[in-house]
Amino acid sequence: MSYFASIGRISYEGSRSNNPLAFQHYQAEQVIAGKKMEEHLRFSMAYWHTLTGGGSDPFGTATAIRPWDGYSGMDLAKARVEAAFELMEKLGLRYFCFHDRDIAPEGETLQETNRNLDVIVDLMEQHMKSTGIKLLWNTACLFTHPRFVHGAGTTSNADVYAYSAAQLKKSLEIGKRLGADNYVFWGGREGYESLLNTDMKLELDNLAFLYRMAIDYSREIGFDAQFLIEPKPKEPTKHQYDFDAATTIAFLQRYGLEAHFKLNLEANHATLAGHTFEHELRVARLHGMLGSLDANQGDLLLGWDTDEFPTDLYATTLTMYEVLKNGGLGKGGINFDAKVRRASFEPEDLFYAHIAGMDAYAKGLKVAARLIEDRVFDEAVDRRYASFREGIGRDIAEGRATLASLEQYALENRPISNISGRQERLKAVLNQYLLEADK
Ligand code: XLS
Ligand code: NI
Ligand code: NI
Repeated sequence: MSYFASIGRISYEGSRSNNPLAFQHYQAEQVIAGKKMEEHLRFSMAYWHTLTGGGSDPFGTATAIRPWDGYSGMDLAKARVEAAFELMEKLGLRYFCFHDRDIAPEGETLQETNRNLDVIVDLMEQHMKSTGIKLLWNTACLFTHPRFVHGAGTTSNADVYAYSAAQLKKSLEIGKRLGADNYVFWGGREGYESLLNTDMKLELDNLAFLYRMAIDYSREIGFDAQFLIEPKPKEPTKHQYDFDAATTIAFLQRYGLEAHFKLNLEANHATLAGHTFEHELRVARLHGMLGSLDANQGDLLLGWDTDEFPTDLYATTLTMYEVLKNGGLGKGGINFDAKVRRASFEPEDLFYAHIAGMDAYAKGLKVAARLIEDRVFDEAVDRRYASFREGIGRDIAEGRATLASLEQYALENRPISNISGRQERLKAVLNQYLLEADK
């Protein structure tokens, strides 16, 4: 049975192709900076947006037309698995990600829910074996069901905390079973609405303890995935505890958990926090904690997580610049945590959207590699900080200076001359690299 019978395998046709069902830039086998494109990019499909999402918004119901619409219950869950693997194979996506509740419906009891999961995980395992497609990461959905109204790891209700722990335990077992490369914690409702009724200290302590128990249990069952925390500043709660990369790193350090985690950074979460995506990557990279990416983009005119497919070439280029400077993403990858717009409701739109995103990242990778090879920004940075490589600057950089030695230097009153930052020139050079014919 085929769910997308009218669509064949998407192949690379180059930037002059007018075929909407072809890649213009993504060529899996092409070697860039010593590595195949597919190894740099490790593209992944997000199950929740592509298989489960229907396009509903606060003002309207679902609009999406999907080839699996006729099914319900466990039959629907099974049909989605088959459709997912067909779509990934056709697009050349070698990884996927899911929440436990995306893949199988909740039953009346936790036992029944877990049995539903086991059936679907069996089916997924078969498809993974026959296609070679791998699980980039899985996670537990600890935010949709009404029981999580006050949070999960940061709930005010110990029974909910226990339920969350049980759900997390099962998810770690699924990750182990399917050989997930990473395991993600996104704090869906781990935040607060009002300090008037919130014990922030207890909530943070409990959240850290949940992470601690997850580390211990993973060790016990031999699950060696990289743990990732995905920061987000707001939505659904007013203030999410894992606000951004810097806040999350400080939290992990405060609780002595930093050796066990890296970050899964999402573009739209960065902009919601008032940062660029590349800022978040740079902060994580400096701390050795750049783990994986949720690729999407927000709409800067809208203040919420719109999760659009990424098409902004400046952003993909500067993102891939950070990734290359990091020496790659290791076990991480580029997961399209992105959804087609509500009005893009036809099944083909799922293909157009992924092609657009994959091409935008492929082009970004190619441009970033050339910027690095030509040392364009490296040279600008070297020039700008040259004063710290000799004389008094070197004393500062190497920690030999004291306030007294610096005062003595300043009292000598030599003329201070600054040099231009040349920002506009650098942006023009970036444009030049982006616009240059495909190399
Ligand atoms: C929501 C998050 C979520 C995580 C996985 O904003 O992006 O989808 O990626 O729980
Ligand atoms: Ni995400
Ligand atoms: Ni998001």
